[in-house]
Amino acid sequence: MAPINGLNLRQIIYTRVHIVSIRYVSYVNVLLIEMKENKKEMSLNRKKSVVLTALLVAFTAFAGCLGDDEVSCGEGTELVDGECVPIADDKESNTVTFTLIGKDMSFIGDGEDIDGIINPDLSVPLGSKVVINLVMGEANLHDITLDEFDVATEQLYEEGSMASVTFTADMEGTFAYYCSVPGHRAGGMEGKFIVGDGKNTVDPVGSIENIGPALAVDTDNIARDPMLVPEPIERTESAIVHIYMEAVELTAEIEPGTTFTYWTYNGTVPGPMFRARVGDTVVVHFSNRAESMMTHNVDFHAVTAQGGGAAATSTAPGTTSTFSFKAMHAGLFVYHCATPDVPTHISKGMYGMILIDPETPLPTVDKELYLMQGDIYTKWRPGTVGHQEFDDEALFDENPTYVVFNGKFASFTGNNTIKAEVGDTIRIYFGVGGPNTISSFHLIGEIFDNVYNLAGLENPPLESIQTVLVPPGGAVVVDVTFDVPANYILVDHALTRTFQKGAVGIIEVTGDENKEIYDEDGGQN
Ligand SMILES: [Cu+2]
Repeated sequence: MAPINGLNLRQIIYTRVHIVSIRYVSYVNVLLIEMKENKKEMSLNRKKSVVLTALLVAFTAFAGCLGDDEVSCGEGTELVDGECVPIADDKESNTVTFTLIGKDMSFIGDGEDIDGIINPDLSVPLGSKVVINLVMGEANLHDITLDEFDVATEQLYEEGSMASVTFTADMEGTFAYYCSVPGHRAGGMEGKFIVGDGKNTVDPVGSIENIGPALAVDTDNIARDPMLVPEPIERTESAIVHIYMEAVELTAEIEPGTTFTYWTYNGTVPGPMFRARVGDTVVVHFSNRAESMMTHNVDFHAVTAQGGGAAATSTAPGTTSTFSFKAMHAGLFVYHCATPDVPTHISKGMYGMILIDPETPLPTVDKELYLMQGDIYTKWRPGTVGHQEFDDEALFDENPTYVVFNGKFASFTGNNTIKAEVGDTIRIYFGVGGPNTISSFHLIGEIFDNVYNLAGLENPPLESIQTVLVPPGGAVVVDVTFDVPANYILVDHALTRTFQKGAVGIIEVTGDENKEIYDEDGGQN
């Protein structure tokens, strides 16, 4: 299903009017069906029938008032797309209607046998005509999709809005109904649709189909420039530091020719690196673009409070929130979105870091870099040209197709290679957004001189380290001085991720050779 790029006001208003019309048309249909049933027992129920007729006339007239033209359908007919058509013969005999309320990452049954049941089994006889209504119990994005019957409602946003699928249950078996919004099926929006005895006569549809064409991109480069590190703080007094964040959903290339829909802070992966000093008060200004489909928020690992600020920043599209916190501890801290389904929001790019400098800052270096690793779950493997769709099953299995630095396959190679010179000391602020994979962070061809393990900046660094483990939601600060020219390769030393899934970047170091340190000819000359 193609992603929706934005609901504007006109669409929302149209949807509302349309739903109101559908509701009243539905009431009329119900009354017409009751009328037909009553007709068989007319002699016994003449009074009831008269009352129903009166009601029917009243509702029909009211429904007609909603449109430009007044439409009043006669007995035995119903209003479909503005026209009166005969009611199908099978309508009262084998139509099964269910209503589900989409709320809190589940479908809640509404009415009759399924009332109040979360993700209820929907059972129907073989051959039934099935109507499943989705009513939004919250402002979020939901739909109902049944792959095997090739039906899906539109994706709804407004609380109280409604959409339906209608189809014939023409094959026996047990199938899934689910919400196709990324992350929602994994988050719990799934139930069983059972036809007949529930034994499958054909295999349920698999999840692999052909990839669709690449989409137009909203940005040339999703990867945050690793050189964009805020300047070291020189002041020795505490201060109030304002930081500005915006949730931006956008499409970009994950690798050449292959697009992906990212959710980001400020339009890049990772979001901006922020910097403050221990003892500072940080004021967070968080906004969510009006075009966004999702609510977003931010959980700062640097915050000492409920959810790291997640509740305070839960922000619907087109709105802004703010909170402040005191930076109690020095360190390099991850921030990330904490809106359900949280792993989906993180995987799609919603993470970044804030550096809280200690009172006595780390020694100065020649260059500082900002890198974050993330794992992304798509339906197709890297190298597949087209638009990659998010894969909830792969996320559930924690089996990423891409593992990347700064959001993109092989980010810092080719034209985006990072440059340095012999003699430079580089400090790398490295974190893992995840959501799931641990990084075995390693620089091929070098040894980390100093490692501030787990980004604990109040502790002396470890020295002379080859590979450092960085957990999801964790970070490290490493210093490395380059002694000889080479292309040094940033990797996750779980190397399938480097060679197959994109976790690779190059630091190209130029300058004078030093044969004492490295002699390619083995000291023969
Ligand atoms: Cu989010």
